[in-house]
Amino acid sequence: MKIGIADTTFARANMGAAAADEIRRHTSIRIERYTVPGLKDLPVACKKLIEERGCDLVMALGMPGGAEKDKVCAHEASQGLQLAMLMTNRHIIEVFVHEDEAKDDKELAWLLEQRTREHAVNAVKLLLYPKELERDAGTGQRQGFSDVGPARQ
Ligand code: RDL
Ligand code: RDL
Ligand code: RDL
Repeated sequence: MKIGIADTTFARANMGAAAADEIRRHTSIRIERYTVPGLKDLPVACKKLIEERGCDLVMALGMPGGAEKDKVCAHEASQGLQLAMLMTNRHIIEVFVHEDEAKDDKELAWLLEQRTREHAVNAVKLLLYPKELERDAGTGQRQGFSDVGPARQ
């Protein structure tokens, strides 16, 4: 089995390196890397990782900028990723960190790495240990900032 990692040069931290490092902490599965300029280049990179490089699951890592046009770009990329999933019948874990989610550069650097690492764990579980996700069903998990937990009556 293989996990693919597609990331961008646009992002302001090395999300691909963080994902690869986190995956290696949990499994010795093979990893394929593919770096593209920006978000909109991710869908075909992911599809090629699946179809041409034999990946069973791919992580798509990117950072939408803070401007309105960047959010449109992110939405378009996201739709492309959904289409790539349906065309290939493989999961693509979309890890987007919006630049304006963080209050300053320091928090942004932390969030880019933290969300990537938490979704890398999700990717490993989805592919290799799906029962572990089932155990967490309905528990208000988030990636990066704190989990919100289940709602209570
Ligand atoms: O195909 C080349 C580019 O068009 C592509 O890489 C875009 O995704 C680049 N890009 C934008 O053009 C833009 O307006 C990006 C963003 N915004 C963005 O917010 N984040 C990106 N790319 O990763
Ligand atoms: O592929 C990994 C994630 O991108 C994917 O699970 C998303 O659906 C997670 N997600 C968001 O990224 C988001 O911005 C969710 C929400 N919002 C949301 O409101 N509810 C969710 N997921 O279930
Ligand atoms: O309520 C605060 C956040 O949960 C909310 O703003 C989310 O939409 C933030 N978010 C994204 O914008 C996104 O693109 C999240 C993810 N992806 C994600 O994968 N996991 C999150 N939040 O917990």
